[in-house]
Amino acid sequence: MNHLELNTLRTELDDVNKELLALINKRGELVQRIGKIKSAQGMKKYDPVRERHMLDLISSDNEGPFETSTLQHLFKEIFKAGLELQEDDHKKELLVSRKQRPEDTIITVKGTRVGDGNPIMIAGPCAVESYEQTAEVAEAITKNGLKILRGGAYKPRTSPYDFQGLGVEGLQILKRVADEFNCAVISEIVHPQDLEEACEYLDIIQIGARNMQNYELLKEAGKLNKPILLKRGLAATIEEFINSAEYIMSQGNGQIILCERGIRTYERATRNTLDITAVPILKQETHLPVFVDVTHSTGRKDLLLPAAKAALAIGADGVMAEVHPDPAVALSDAAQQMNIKEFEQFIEKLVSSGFLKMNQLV
Ligand code: PRE
Repeated sequence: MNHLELNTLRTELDDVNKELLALINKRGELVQRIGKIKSAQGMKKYDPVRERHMLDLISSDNEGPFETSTLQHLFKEIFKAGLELQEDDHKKELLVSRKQRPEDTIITVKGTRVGDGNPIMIAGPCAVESYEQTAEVAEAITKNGLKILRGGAYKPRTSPYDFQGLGVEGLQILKRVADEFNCAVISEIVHPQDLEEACEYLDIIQIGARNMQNYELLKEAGKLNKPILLKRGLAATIEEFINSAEYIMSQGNGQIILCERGIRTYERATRNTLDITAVPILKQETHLPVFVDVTHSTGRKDLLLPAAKAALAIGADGVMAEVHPDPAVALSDAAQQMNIKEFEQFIEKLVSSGFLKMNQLV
């Protein structure tokens, strides 16, 4: 008799579980719909006031046998799961999300494929100072198999009294050098109105860390048919970084390279703190190529090689570093740029330790 009753109660419990399951999922669907409205209105998903209100209702409606505190604990878990559902849906909706596009985005820059599984390196001076200086670096990097030269023409500097770059003249020098050495060139643009003109001279446009949340610049860059290298902001979370890339892609330009360049923390041993795990997170969350700027993240020449190895070992599609013929007299970033000999040793060590292939660059 007892055994029969146990079985009957268990069958009843199975039915209740089924109802609970259906109700929890029904709740999940409602939460998803609320999440969509919140996204469209730019509202925060987490709403502690609303949660408090629901917990109060649970308290006044509770007839037992469970303690109110026990039920509130269970419902807090249900709210948490709802919140995760809303956030997950939001991420899935992004164009840059890997959930939208499982395969890697590969960007071809003057014949060089970026993001195809063969890491590449971008190098060049912090700032374009003259034709001779830029050409000397271009000669060195192309001789060592690199195909993309970097060089700043518009330099957003911490102090307004520091060298601000050569502007259009710098872009013209880059173009001339690119033609002469048959390489591609990348440079930072800081003003939306300069983007179109810059496209005549550059193969990749860089949006720098300080402008990662300059949404007008991002939107204009999104209207171009030109690859964009977007650097992570000094204090930007990975989520903010991804949303900035979404600003570009939402305007139609899907050719985006993300670049981790270190974030500001309390640590002063390096210029910034290289957030190395941002690389695999960005690779998982988005379908875009991911680079690491070893110069700006570390700010230390002795850390360039280990940081580059770490970046490539953890899955970066490429590394960026600064090279200057005579760093001591460089107009910017004098302490952290490699000279040409140091650059050659750097490349040689990356190649000999298997982190970079020499000829895939050509
Ligand atoms: C919900 C989800 C997250 C919020 O923190 C509060 C409540 C919930 O699961 O109940 C739903 C919701 O987004 C809302 O009611 O605003």
